[in-house]
Amino acid sequence: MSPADTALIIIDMQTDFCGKGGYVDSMGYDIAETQRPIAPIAAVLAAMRAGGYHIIHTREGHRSDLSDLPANKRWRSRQIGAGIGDPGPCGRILIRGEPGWEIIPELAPIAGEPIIDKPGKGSFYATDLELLLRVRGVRNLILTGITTDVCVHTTMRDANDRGFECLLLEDCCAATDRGNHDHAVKMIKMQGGVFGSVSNSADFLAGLG
Ligand code: C5J
Repeated sequence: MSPADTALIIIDMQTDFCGKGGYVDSMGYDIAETQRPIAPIAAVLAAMRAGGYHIIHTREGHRSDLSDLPANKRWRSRQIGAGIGDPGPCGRILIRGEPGWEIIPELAPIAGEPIIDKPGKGSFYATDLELLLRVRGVRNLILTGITTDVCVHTTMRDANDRGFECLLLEDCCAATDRGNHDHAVKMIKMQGGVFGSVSNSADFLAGLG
C-alpha cells in the first residue's frame, strides 16, 4: 500500500444522513449513531491528506426534477414518511443543491478531491468512480462513511468484485441501527474475508506511520 495506489473513500457524510432535520433524522433514527464516525474519519482524513493519498468523497442525491429517481426508491422512502424529493427541515430530501445534501463541514472536501455524485446506494452505479480509480492507478480502497449496511456495504461489495483490495475502518462507519452495523462488519470477515478486510482508525493510523 502506497499513497500512489491507495484511496480513502468517504461515503455520504451528508447532513441528510447525520444532521438534525436530515433524511435519517426524519425517518426517526438516532443521528447520534450516524454522527459517531465523524471524529475518527476526520483523523484518518487529516493523516491521509498529509501523506498524499488519494481522497474521494461521495454524495447520494438526485436531480431536482427527479428524472434520475426510480419509482421504487421514491415510494419505498415515502413509506416511512421521509420521501426522497419531498420537502423537509433541511430542504428537499436527498436532492442535489439542497442544504441536507451537502457534505458536513467537519469533513468538507478540499480542492483536488473528487466528489462522486451517485443516484444509488453503491458508489459505482451510474458514476465515473471506477474510471477515476483506474486512471489514477488505485488498487487499494480504505472505506469509511455511512451507512455501513447500505451505501458502504454496496460500494465495498462492488469494489471487491472489480478486484480492488478493500479495507473497512469499523469506527469510521455507522448505520442507523447498531446491530446492523455490527452484522455488516461481521459479514465482511466471513469466508476468509469475502468482501475485504476490517480494521479500525487507531490501528490503521499506527500502521500509516
Ligand atoms: C441510505 C446510505 N442508507 N448512504 N444511504 O439510504 O447508506
